[in-house]
Amino acid sequence: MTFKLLSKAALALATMGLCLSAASAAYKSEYKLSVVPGASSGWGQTATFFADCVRQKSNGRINIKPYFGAQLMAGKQTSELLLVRRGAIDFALASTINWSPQIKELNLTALPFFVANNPDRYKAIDAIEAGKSGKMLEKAIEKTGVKFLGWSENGFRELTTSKGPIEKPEDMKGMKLRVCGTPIFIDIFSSLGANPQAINWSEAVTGFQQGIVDGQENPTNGINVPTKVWQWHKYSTDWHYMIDPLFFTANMKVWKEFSPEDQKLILSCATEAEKYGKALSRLSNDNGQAYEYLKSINKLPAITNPKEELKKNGMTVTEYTPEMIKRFYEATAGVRADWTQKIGPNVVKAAEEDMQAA
Ligand code: X2X
Repeated sequence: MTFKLLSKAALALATMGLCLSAASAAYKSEYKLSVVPGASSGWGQTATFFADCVRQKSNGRINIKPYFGAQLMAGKQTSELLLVRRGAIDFALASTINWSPQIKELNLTALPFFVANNPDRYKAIDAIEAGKSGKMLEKAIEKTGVKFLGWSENGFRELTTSKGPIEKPEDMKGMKLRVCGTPIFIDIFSSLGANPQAINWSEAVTGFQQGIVDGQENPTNGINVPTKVWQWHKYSTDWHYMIDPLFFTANMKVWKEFSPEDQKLILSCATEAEKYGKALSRLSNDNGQAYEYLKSINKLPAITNPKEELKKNGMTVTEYTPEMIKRFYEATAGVRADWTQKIGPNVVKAAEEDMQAA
């Protein structure tokens, strides 16, 4: 009797063991997470936060490894979507900017002076992401066959230049500015009289060192301070002309191979990483909430006022007034009209309603 019971128990244990090993055998030993800029960028730190969260919550069963510097696509940042779709990349913390050449709707937040033209620009972007227009963007992403996991933020993009200051569109005349290879950027900077140059981020920094361009645009907290942009540029134009939301995404086949519990676990880490990533992007640009949040989770970065850091390093920061914005707003009216048609007037209208309701 005892023997029978024992052997039954042994059989049950053996079966459980088999099941467990079958389940874990289905998981890869490493999942590749693609990130365009470097590890020290806000974007890079958010990717690391997410990967650490998943590893900790799964007790090491799910190992996501961030690959920085666009290395999974040999620097070609606008190829990321294609590689996630094919499964060469398992996860990406992607930017709307790098996927918008293929997904037209993602140009929404790059419409010049659209989101920031609201009294509270962070409230406006949160309203879009949580609202009808956000759902339209998620749907457009998933229509390409990849899984959308949640938002994060690179930030509002500010212009840094070696010549300046830039107070009106005429000050940008003929200026050679590095932009990424996404068509709406060429249109925006051409409409302002500048001379935009499409260069991948992986090559941009060498370009700045060699002085092949007069400037570039990226968020202060997330990119300009971590790359120490003052080495090349003396002026920062704080015009918040567009925002660069990030989003977590996964190859659909990879996603479906996770158990429902593990899918929940990964989604919960995306939610935590969104809070963290947005706080890094908003630190010292909001009413102090970002600071309090980062402090509460014990993750305050060494530099808590990135804009001051630019000034400390000799940069002139031009904070835009509503009158200055108005001139740029008018100069880019044609770009907004043209791109509203390309994005879809229904998406733009939904975003306007989302922002108004906030
Ligand atoms: O290329 C850029 O400027 C960057 C790093 O911000 C993006 O990938 C959109």
